[in-house]
Amino acid sequence: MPGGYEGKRGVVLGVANRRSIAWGIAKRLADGGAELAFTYQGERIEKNVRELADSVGSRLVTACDVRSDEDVTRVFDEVADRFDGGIDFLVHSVAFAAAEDLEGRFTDTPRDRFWLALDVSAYSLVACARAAEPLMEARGGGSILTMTYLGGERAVPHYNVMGVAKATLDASVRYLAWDLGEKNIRVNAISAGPVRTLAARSIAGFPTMEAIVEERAPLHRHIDSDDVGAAAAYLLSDDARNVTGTTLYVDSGYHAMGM
Ligand code: NAD
Ligand code: 0WE
Repeated sequence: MPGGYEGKRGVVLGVANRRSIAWGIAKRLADGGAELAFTYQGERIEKNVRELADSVGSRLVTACDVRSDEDVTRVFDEVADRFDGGIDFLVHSVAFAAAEDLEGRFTDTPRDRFWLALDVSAYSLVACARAAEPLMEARGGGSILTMTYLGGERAVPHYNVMGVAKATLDASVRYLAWDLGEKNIRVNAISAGPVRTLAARSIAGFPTMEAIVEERAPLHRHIDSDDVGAAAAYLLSDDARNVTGTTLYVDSGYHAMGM
């Protein structure tokens, strides 16, 4: 057992099923002794998330559509009730763009779906950080972690509006890190290589992307959500007490290459 999370509590947003990156992170934290609250979006996945949450002894599972300020406020009120007014960490592992905008040309993204992608995938971190701030302050500090992708820094064919959303998310990490630093709240991102999750499986050309990683990444292999869990366990722990505003790449070194 990894350990190190006894007495720590936190919230995990973005578990949909056992393949979710958020689940890879949650498992690792729970193994270390953390107490977790989970949120899910929509009744369709509620049962799934409740079963997973039960398996790690979670006592709070609640709905949260991150587009709704009321949902976000209610969730952190419930969390404060359940966890005596304090949390140590927040895992944000949420993104969405309309499927039709992850194919074809970025140029054709309509206004409403551009804002939808930025709302769910970037603004939601700001809303959650604001709601989590008093709960972390009550514990003398905290650690916030979000999930990003290289497509926010470089043009990855078909990632399109999600790339623009990730660029916004990455900048938000830095500005949140500055604001919240004085409260000893750290804010970081993990940039993961392609992982076959629900969100990824429906993407045409995913096998091609995996083949490209195998060929070009220094380590010539894929990563999985357990790899992300291990990196998350570090960033959310006191070992990373002086690490904030940064991105940790869990991508077999792919980002380091120029060809
Ligand atoms: P996933 O489908 O398991 O997780 C995405 C989650 O976002 C789901 O739980 C879904 O319910 C949630 N979500 C979508 N819209 C929401 C809304 N309006 N309100 C609340 N929740 C909402 O897929 P995943 O691959 O685990 O994605 C998690 C994060 O990891 C995302 O930020 C994604 O961009 C990022 N990421 C994924 C990969 C990859 O290859 N899978 C690589 C790098 C980064
Ligand atoms: O961030 C992601 C995927 C996020 C995502 C996935 C979907 C699929 C289902 C957001 N919205 C949706 N909407 C849906 O309707 N990744 C990093 C994985 C990913 O997605 C790609 C990639 C990679 C990598 C899309 C195109 C090209 C590469």
